[in-house]
Amino acid sequence: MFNRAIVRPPASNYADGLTTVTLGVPEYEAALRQHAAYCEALARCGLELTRVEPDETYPDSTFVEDTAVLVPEATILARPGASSRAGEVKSIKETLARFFPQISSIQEPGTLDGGDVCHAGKHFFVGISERTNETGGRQLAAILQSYGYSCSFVDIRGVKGILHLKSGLTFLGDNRLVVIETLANRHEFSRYELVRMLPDQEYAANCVRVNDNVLIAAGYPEFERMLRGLGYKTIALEMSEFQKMDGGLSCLSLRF
Ligand code: CIR
Repeated sequence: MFNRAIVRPPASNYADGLTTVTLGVPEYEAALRQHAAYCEALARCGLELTRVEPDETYPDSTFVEDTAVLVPEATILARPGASSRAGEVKSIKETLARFFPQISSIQEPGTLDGGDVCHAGKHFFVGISERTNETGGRQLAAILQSYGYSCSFVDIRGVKGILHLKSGLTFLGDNRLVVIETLANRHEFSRYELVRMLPDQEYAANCVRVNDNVLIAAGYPEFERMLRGLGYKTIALEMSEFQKMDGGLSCLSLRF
């Protein structure tokens, strides 16, 4: 159950951020509209939002999820693997300090992006990626283990089309994972019920369970029907301007 979320609207130079996809340049006004609709959806799910001011020093800073890992017992600041994003953590730390008395951090030479961290009940899947290194993953695992969580690592280096683990993996609750086909046979996921995304539907694998709802990207009606068939309420959101910058639904908030 989540009560709050931290969000950060895109800055005016959002289009200068990092991307590996070739879907064109994002349109700023449209990104702002999509971000506002996302915030409205979180509010509809019952969350109180804290907005961090946009900052042009960091064009990728709307993707707040990458800056921290939150569990009820611990707040761990990430150490983003892209050097242009390292400074994003400071303002998020200041915001988190209003809610969490104790904050720990991933330390050099560890790197870790929150987008690589998939929270599945008492277990975490941690992606080892171009952004998150093994040292960062092990540091996070040690902190989480001290609070009773287990961790397994999923090496996604070389998996095409996903920047972070959660670009291709979502925990829905109910022992159920949404997973892209290329990750579906990993032994780490064998004890879960899998919702497998076909190759042309991969972007929709990044969805977010928020209390009674699942936020999903608009444009995937079959996936939406399937989730409804499984008993979930869904809210479909336009994400085109975030997809252009390698971003998905989970990246746009820190939920707690
Ligand atoms: C980046 O490359 O860091 C941003 N353009 C996208 C980050 C997306 N974050 C996420 O998937 N958690």
